[in-house]
Amino acid sequence: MKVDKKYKGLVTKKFNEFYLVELDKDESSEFNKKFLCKLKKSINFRNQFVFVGDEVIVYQIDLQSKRATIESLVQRNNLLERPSVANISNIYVICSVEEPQLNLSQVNKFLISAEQLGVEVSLVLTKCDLITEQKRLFLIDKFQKWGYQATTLNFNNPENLRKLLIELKGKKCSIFMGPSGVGKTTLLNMIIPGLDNITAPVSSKIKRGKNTTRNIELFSLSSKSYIVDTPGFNMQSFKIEIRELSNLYPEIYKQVVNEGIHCKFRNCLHVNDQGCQLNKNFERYTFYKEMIESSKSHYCLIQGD
Ligand SMILES: Nc1nc2c(ncn2[C@@H]2O[C@H](COP(=O)(O)OP(=O)(O)O)[C@@H](O)[C@H]2O)c(=O)[nH]1
Ligand SMILES: [Mg+2]
Ligand SMILES: [Zn+2]
Repeated sequence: MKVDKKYKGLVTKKFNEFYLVELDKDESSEFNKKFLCKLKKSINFRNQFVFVGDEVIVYQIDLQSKRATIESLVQRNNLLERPSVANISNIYVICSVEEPQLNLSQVNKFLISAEQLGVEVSLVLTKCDLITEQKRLFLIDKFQKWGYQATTLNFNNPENLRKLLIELKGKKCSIFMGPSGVGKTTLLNMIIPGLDNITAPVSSKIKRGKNTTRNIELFSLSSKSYIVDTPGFNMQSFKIEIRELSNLYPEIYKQVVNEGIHCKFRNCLHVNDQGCQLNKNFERYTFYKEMIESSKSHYCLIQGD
């Protein structure tokens, strides 16, 4: 039985030339929501590919076989490159406080890499069962000064996890990012019961976990809320325009936006510039300055792991 109508849907999984599309719940409440789709043959998506997270218009809907065809792509808000996921609303940078040990330079790189997408960025610290309460409070205070309200998780205390889950259910599409071995898969398994992805014990020799997660898939947390399950990609090296860098540090852009500081020159890099008004008394300023000073021409290169 074919339905002679078009519907909007969300690509929740992609494999070879197939796309799993979940139809918009408001529009299509009368039938089962997931359809296996292919792209319309004649369509030229202006050389754009369709990715997990993309909104699409489907037609030729067959209720029996649960098949349909993707007719067109709805304009996307953003596209993350690695992993390729469209329309992310929130990035959660996940780092462990121990095993592997917290590395501030690495946390900094993950945060600015996340900030590049221009969405809301949050920080989660895992394995807080391995540190003292005093150390945990110290870290919360440190990252508060970096501009982030860190969520701290503890294996033995589900309270903060419960709060995080409520928060995630209010976000459109969240993704976890962070080094391997920090507990991203463990967290997803706790958030999505029945998911049961394989977690990898941290190798005792190198104190780093192995990547064991495989496909990219969106999981529904509530009617309009999703979370991305990804293979824990390592961070790639990336380039940032030096003029962009100050927009990726809350300590800097808040001074500009909230406090309205005015440096003498509009394109001030806030390093040795004449008439610079930036208050440089914050912990990450050294990271910022190093990036600017080590940059060749107009770009700074951030080395991956
Ligand atoms: N002590 C402790 N270990 C954890 C916690 N969360 C995860 N782990 C362990 O860390 C290891 C790596 O976890 P995994 O989820 O595979 O990390 P991923 O690489 O980020 O996906 C596993 O052995 C987990 O059991 C935690 O809160 N406390
Ligand atoms: Mg994993
Ligand atoms: Zn300045």
